[in-house]
Amino acid sequence: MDCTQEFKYVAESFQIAGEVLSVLPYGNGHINRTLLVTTTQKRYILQRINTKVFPDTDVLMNNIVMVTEHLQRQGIETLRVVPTVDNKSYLKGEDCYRMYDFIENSVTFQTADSLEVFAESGRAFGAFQNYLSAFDASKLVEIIPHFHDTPKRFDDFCKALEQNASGRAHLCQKEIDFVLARKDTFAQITNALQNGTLPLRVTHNDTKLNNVLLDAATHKARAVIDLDTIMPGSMLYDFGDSIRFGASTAAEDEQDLGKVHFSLQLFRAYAEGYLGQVKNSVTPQEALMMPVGAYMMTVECGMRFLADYIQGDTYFATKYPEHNLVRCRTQFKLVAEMETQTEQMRKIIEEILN
Ligand code: ADP
Ligand code: GN1
Ligand code: MG
Repeated sequence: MDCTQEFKYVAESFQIAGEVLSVLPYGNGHINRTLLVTTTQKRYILQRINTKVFPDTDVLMNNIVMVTEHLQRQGIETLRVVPTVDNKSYLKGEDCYRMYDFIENSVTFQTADSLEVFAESGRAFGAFQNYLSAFDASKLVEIIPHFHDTPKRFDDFCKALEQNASGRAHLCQKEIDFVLARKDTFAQITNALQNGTLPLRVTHNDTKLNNVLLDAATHKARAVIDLDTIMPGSMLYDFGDSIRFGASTAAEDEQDLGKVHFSLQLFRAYAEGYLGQVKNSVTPQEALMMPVGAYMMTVECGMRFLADYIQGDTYFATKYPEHNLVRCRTQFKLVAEMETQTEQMRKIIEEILN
């Protein structure tokens, strides 16, 4: 779909080089509307910020500007916010837009096509964790409070179920029962954070494989992107969310569940990459609970997809009516397999760290 006419004037509200040639949809994000702007001189990413998810756009952009400037000062490749013509970090209006330089000669993957690619993404997110550790957390505003608070996510799920706004609850009883059967497991990380057995850090919180750009030719990591949800959190969130998305043998929205498996080989590859970077800061309890992180992020995400399906697809972008249910099913298939392989995961982490 060519969006040039619709968005040309928006693109021209930013300090761009050259004349706009085209504006086209880009990428596979579920939250913001992402467009690729090509001018006579350069390419840019234009995003319509999802203001339902991020109502406080001033705070959102302030967080991003602070983090990207912190990284730039250390000489680390990161997103560069392109200012508007009146020198603001984003365009504020009925719709809100921001622009980034397009990071050229880079690729993102929707599935971990090779062990090496997944290990490299682990190195990227591990290194990113290290960069964030030098960042003063008190400067960041928690943009979505309770983002990975799984018991809170469960409460939200129960509310969605009670309201059943879409009238679809009867179509997913099996998946609802899957969640309910596990409700007593949801507080493991939040409890450990509360009682201090796990440290609170500054984390990315959305570490799926397509949120890291790799060099198109060498597949070496270039930049961690999608910086919307950087806020206080646990290392288990970042480790776990990467495993959820990338240690699967199929895409997040694969319809044929026969193709969806949790891969211990991929788990090991990622863990080697990630832990290789954070081995000096990871605590014994974090290391011990890494498999819990993988489980929790996967069950939580499946529960969020299911709640959105029951609510009538109001949060995640969907391409067809069953999309959120399909996504939920892949997550629960992974959860079920992870549950039988916790001990193997724990051993792998132990082997890597010893
Ligand atoms: P969402 O929050 O909706 O997931 P993202 O910020 O992750 O949006 O962007 C969606 C996709 O757009 C990414 O997965 C990536 O492929 C691409 N992308 C985003 N920013 C850039 C950039 N600066 N350079 C190149 N590609 C980008
Ligand atoms: C969303 O923005 P994106 O598409 O990278 C979501 C994550 C989910 C993920 C599931 C802000 O990530 O929390 O894990 O979809 N981001 C937000 O694929 O809710
Ligand atoms: Mg994204």
